[in-house]
Amino acid sequence: MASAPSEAPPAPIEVSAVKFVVAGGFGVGKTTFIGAVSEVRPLTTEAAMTAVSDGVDDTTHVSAKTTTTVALDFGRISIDPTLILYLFGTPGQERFGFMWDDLAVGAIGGIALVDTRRIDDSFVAIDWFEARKVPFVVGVNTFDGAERFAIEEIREALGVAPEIPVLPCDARSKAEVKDVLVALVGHLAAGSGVTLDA
Ligand SMILES: Nc1nc2c(ncn2[C@@H]2O[C@H](COP(=O)(O)OP(=O)(O)OP(=O)(O)O)[C@@H](O)[C@H]2O)c(=O)[nH]1
Ligand SMILES: [Mg+2]
Repeated sequence: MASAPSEAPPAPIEVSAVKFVVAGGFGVGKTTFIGAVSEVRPLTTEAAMTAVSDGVDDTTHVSAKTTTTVALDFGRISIDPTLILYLFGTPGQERFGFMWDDLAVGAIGGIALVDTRRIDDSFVAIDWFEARKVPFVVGVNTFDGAERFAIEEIREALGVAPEIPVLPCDARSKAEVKDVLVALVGHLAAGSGVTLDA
């Protein structure tokens, strides 16, 4: 008896991975940002803040903060079965700054998170992305009670180029974090000359 022709095994799905880095000053909301959007429970390396940070980290505006990221945050989003987005968050305390370069290896884009109450703390992340030529967008984390500024005022204060998107966002909101990521993808596409469908 003739046996049915055996079906060819399905072709393996090729999965591409894309890496984005979320950088910013101490307590600006990086861990919160990644946690809001990650589909897996984000890996974080939070440690209790100790007396070592007294007088070093400005906790005036994040007085409820009891932990800080000491190595990295890691989150994952599947865009579709063939494309996975990995988000890496930097530690915010200056004394862990030596880890930032390692975290950036292979990153194709970044998010500089800023807090308008501490604009001076934003320059480290912005300069870092610029120096490494990693395209980035700016997310302005809108903390409760912080004075609201027009985006153009913030752009001017930060000195970022007009083509770099600057977006307000609440790092606790999945939808708003997604908007920032979509803006980054659009910015990357614009930089490479690709036009994305709406
Ligand atoms: N109101 C408000 N609070 C926020 C927002 N984003 C973060 N927070 C709070 O701000 C505090 C600091 O947030 P984290 O996500 O730990 O900040 P971080 O940048 O990861 O901090 P480090 O890793 O220590 O630099 C936490 O208590 C958050 O709940 C926001 O958009 N609005
Ligand atoms: Mg953190």
